[in-house]
Amino acid sequence: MPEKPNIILILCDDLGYSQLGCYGSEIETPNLDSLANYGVRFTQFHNTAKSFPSRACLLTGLYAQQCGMSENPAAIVNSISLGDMLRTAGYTTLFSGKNHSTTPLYGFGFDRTCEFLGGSTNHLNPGPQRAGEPYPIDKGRVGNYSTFNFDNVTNKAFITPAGYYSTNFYTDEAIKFINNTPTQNPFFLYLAYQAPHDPLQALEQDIAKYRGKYLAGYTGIREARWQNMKELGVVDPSMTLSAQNTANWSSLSLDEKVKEDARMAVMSAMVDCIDQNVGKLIQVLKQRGQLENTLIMFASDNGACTEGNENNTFNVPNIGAIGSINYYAYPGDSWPNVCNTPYRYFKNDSYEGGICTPFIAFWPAGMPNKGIINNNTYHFIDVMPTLKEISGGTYPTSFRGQNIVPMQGRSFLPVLQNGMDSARLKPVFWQWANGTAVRVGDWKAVSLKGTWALFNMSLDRNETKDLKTTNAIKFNELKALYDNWIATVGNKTALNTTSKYALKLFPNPSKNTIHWSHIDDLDEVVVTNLNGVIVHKIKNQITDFIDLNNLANGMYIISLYQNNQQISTQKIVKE
Ligand SMILES: [Ca+2]
Repeated sequence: MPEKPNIILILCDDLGYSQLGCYGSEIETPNLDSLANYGVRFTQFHNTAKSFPSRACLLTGLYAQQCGMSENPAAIVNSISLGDMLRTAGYTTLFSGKNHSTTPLYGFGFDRTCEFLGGSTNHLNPGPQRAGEPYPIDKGRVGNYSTFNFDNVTNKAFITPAGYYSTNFYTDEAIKFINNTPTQNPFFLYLAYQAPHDPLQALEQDIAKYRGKYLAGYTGIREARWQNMKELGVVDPSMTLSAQNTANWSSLSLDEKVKEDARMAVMSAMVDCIDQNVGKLIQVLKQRGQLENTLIMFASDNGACTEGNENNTFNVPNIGAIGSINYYAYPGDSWPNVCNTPYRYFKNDSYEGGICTPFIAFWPAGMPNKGIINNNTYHFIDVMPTLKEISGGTYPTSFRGQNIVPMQGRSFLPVLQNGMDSARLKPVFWQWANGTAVRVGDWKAVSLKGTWALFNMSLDRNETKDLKTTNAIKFNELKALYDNWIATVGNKTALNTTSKYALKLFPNPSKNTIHWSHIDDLDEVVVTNLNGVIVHKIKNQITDFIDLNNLANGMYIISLYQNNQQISTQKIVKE
């Protein structure tokens, strides 16, 4: 093995399986394609279907249920980070991008950080309004601005210059960190973009490359991707494409078609910009003479996303054009199915559309085989053992006064070194929101909102032929493994067969309203005061907000119910 490589781990946000050129997309990603052509593409690499659990899992090598990150963005516990481990091997450790926990990475194994702690924010301006520009729209900020940390300095109001764009900014900060690292020191950079997560916003010159391209409609783009994927070998060509799950393009009005085209053009521009920034990183490595002995990995934290309602009330009215600083656009209900081609379902689900990520690994000095494709099952828990094996770092049993849970994954270094690997013996598990799943060999048992199915993934990667009844023995075997695992990791609420959500509240103090997500799955919303008295109740005709104007100031508890079971609860304060 060559001397310790530099390591760059690039994570993007809500990017579906077919969103890169080297995975079949029409989006121009020449830099990522070149990494894939000289490296390895994995076709069954998995995340957790949601941002913060995926990020925790990737960072720690543990399931999110084992490190305090399976319910809400919280403190990461009973774990060390990739940064902690790589420090023991002499690495300088750098982080730039979206963290999405309450644990700043500056105190969690990283020497230099530029970190956005939240889940999403305006890509063009996460801080105060700039002179001559509209107020930046957002859903999360409540009269405040998104919090950024630069090393140990917290910026509540992050002042950004005109022309700011999240993807460019995170990369530029990362490049400064790299250039301040002596070339004889191996470095680890974790670069975590917030693109292409909503709000869909991009730079005009990037949007212009794609505007009009998506008037071809959902079917045309999806089937073109499917053909490309078969030619590239990133899907099994013997499988059939799953049923399309989009609106009927021909039933849309011209105005709706133009809006849908804009939505997808902006999302593609966001992905294109990520690729341009990967190109900037490659240039930096070339200038330092380090491209050959740098391991670059690329992944997404979950599949494409159908969440969001543009009629919600944001901090300012949703006006302007899709893609601009004052319009909060979501991917909508149809394009995510195209982005997840050929798989079914979405972010928050344990079907492959939610959990299967494109995953590229590139390391010229360490990989004798170029352009290979690996079809075995991997998961974010596998990155920690892989980097430990490559770096010679140590993984402790206790650290920072806490017991550290043992690593859960297995190294994929054999794929890099030999182009092949052995069968995976241990089961892999998922549990988040709508979904739960367990995978053993070719078999996957998966539930969606409590309804289980069984699939043979070697014959049916699209999860279209449910074998739960015809092979009840196999199903029961897998289900028992899952039940045992979830009981072991101690996530009690997940034992319910109903779905469970982390309640996301989007308060609008100017109007005294509070919005929430997942409206389709709720049948009752109850607001009680601290004495348990119900002060507000919504049943049957569920709205996606409550109006607090008629309530006295004070603390309330808001609870969401599904099938008569409380699935989420949170305290709110009316001031
Ligand atoms: Ca995400």
